[in-house]
Amino acid sequence: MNTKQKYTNLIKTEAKRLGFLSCGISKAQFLEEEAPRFEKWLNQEMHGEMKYMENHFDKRLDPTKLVQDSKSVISLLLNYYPDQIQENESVPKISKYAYGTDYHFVIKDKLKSLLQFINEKIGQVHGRAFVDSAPVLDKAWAAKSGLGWIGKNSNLITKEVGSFYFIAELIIDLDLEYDNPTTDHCGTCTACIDACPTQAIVEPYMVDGSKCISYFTIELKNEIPTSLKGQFENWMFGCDICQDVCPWNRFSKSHSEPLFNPHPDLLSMTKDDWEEITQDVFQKIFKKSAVKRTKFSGLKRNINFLKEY
Ligand code: B12
Ligand code: SF4
Ligand code: SF4
Repeated sequence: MNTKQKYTNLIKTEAKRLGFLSCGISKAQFLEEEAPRFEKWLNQEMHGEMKYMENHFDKRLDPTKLVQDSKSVISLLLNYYPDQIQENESVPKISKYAYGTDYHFVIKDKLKSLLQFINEKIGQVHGRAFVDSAPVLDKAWAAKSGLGWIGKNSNLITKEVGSFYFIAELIIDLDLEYDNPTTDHCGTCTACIDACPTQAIVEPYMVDGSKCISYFTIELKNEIPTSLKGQFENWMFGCDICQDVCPWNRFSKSHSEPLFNPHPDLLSMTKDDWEEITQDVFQKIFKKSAVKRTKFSGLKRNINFLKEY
């Protein structure tokens, strides 16, 4: 085994020990295939009010512009599929990813530990940790590294565990062994496209972000357009429909991260409890949750939107 293989194995074994589902590595270079698709997505205003998607265009497509002298993009998946979900269909629903502690905190800590491990075991390596918020095309890197394929609903999917996991990266200035992409297993299926209530999957593999329930309930700052009334199928924060209907998610397995467990009251709250939620209850239930992104006023707006048919 040469040194590169040895380092690669060390990193992948430590990633597993830290609780990541899987780890794949790609050479840090310009994302040639994604560049025209991303440009088209922006030009067609599919980012709506998410103006941050227009920033750092070059850096988003080229990690060597983001992290000086970088050689490798290490992609990591962290499972968030819960063992219990909100069962009652009449209750306003929260995406499964937001049940527990905000994933940004949980993943950042794990990434820091992995970088520290690399510095201890391999030597002085310069790198940066990324999870979601930075200008990095998370799914494109994970797909390139063979961790899954990008499905027609535009999420990264694996045959083993479906798609209910987060994606994060370490971008470092160390040469490693690189993985190859896997194959697409969507086949003739169109379940996600057919099930999307707002027709946000405008063509296979292309989601118009500005039409997605997740966008309206989390990202949009203003009022939700009244023309969408009756279409949200009770989703008050995010939307899991195009993943819930995906046949590959029959293979989802429950996570083992205690921090992702919901506040004990969350799953038992009734429709009335949600409609009457106060700022105090919001603070208690969503203490460190990603739901805070929409703030109390945003969640109230969403709940009222579902109510007012
Ligand atoms: C902006 C954003 C959103 C927006 C826009 C969604 C979108 N699809 O872009 C909104 C708010 C709507 C959103 C919603 C959700 N999001 Co989001 N989001 C992001 C963010 C910050 C950027 C995504 C991005 O770059 N979009 C730009 C467009 C151009 O990219 P794209 O859709 O991936 O398009 C590519 C493919 O479609 C592909 N493509 C296009 N045509 C073709 C054709 C073929 C043949 C192929 C193979 C590929 C292909 O090329 C495009 C360019 O690379 C990422 C985090 C990050 N930094 O990457 C998280 C991220 C994508 N979101 C995530 C999640 C979990 C969600 C939700 C499930 C949350 C929820 N339950 O509500 C939904 C899912 C909605 C959906 N079906 O996409 C996860 C996805 C994890 C996974 N397993 O894939 C990410 C990676 C966050 C993370 N770090 O874990 N999100
Ligand atoms: S998350 Fe919901 S609204 Fe968005 S594309 Fe998927 S099914 Fe459609
Ligand atoms: S529902 Fe079907 S088409 Fe959509 S992502 Fe899953 S396998 Fe692919």
